[in-house]
Amino acid sequence: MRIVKRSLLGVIMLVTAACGGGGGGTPAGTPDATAPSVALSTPANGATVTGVTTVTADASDDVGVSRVEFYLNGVLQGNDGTAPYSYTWDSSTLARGSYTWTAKAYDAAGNQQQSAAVTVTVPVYAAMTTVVNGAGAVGTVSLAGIPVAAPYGVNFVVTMPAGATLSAVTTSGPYAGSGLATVSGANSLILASSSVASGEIMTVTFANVPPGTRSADFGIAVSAVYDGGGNLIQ
Ligand SMILES: [Ca+2]
Repeated sequence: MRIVKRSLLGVIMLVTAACGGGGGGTPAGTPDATAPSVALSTPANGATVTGVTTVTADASDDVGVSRVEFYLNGVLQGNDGTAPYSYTWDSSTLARGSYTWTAKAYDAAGNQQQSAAVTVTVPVYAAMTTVVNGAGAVGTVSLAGIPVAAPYGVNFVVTMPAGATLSAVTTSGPYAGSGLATVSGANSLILASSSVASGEIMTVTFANVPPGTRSADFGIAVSAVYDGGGNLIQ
C-alpha cells in the first residue's frame, strides 16, 4: 500500500507541474499569429514618375517587422529589413506606361501581409545637360520612356536665354531623329521629330549666348508624343 500511495503522489505532482501551478517548466509565450500591417507611402497612387525615385513602405507589427519586400508588377525587386523600409527605383530604363507597386511585410514568425497596390505613370521624358563655353553652349539630351521596338514622334520644347539662338541639332541612333524640324519661339524653340527611338542621342548646339549665362538657363521638355500611327499618346 505504501508503494501505491507514493506513485499516486508522484502523478499528482506531475500534473500540477504541467498545468504551471508550481511554476517552472512551462513553454514560454503564445505563438505570434498576427500579421504585420503595411502600406506604400511613396510614390502616391496616380503619380507621374521620372528618373530615380524612392518607393517607401510604412509597416508595423505586434512583435516586430522582420523585412518588407517590394514588387513591381508582381515581380520581386528587393527587400529592406530596417525602417524606414524603402527601395530605390530607376524608372529611366523602362518604356512609357503604367507600373504597379506592392509591398509585402513579414514578422519573425513568418506571418505576412501585402499592401494595397500603387499605380504610377512613367512618361516619355527628356532632360538636357548643357555646357556653356563663351558665346556658345552645347546641350546633351537624355531620353527615357521610349520602347525599344517602337519609335515615337516626339516634340520637344527647348528653353534658352534671351538672345541665344539655335546653331545645330544632331542626332544619332537607330533612326537618327529623322523628320527633324524646328520652330523658333521667344526664348524657346520646338524640335519635332517623326521618329525618335530608344537609345537616340541628341545634341543641341547654341550660339549668341549672352555673358553670364549658366547651364541652368537652358532646358528641355517633352510637349507631345505620337505613336507609330501618328496618334497623340502623351
Ligand atoms: Ca506579428
